[in-house]
Amino acid sequence: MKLIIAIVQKEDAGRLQGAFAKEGIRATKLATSGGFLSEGNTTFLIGIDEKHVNQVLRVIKEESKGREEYLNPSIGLNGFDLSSQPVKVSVGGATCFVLPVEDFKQF
Ligand code: 2BA
Repeated sequence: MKLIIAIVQKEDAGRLQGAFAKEGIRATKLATSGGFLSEGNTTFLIGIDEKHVNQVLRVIKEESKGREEYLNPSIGLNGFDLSSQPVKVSVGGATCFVLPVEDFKQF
């Protein structure tokens, strides 16, 4: 078994959740925020048989879109050298981690 951790933009989360349901993929949805932009995003935890990992990654790829966001310097992130103009940041469609699962139990 594998655990897929998928971080997606919140605008795509509802559609992705629907696609998971349609394909019978069980997932847990968490409200999260990015460490860099501090914008809300969504993290899905998906426990899945190894043979279905590519199917899940395909669904995530199909439903996640890259977007341009603007980082407002007035937010003042410590440690970053920001000009006075908003900084354009490309936020990817999805950031995915695929981890081995040592054990899976449900009681
Ligand atoms: P954020 O941390 O808010 O990052 C949003 C976008 O800002 C990133 O998009 C990237 O384009 C840019 N960015 C992040 N850190 C940066 C830095 N130190 N310098 C310059 N630009 C930076 P993505 O790479 O598509 O990431 C989207 C979201 O996925 C991230 O939101 C974060 O929540 C998560 N993420 C990305 N990589 C991760 C990682 N290695 N570990 C954990 N979470 C990650």
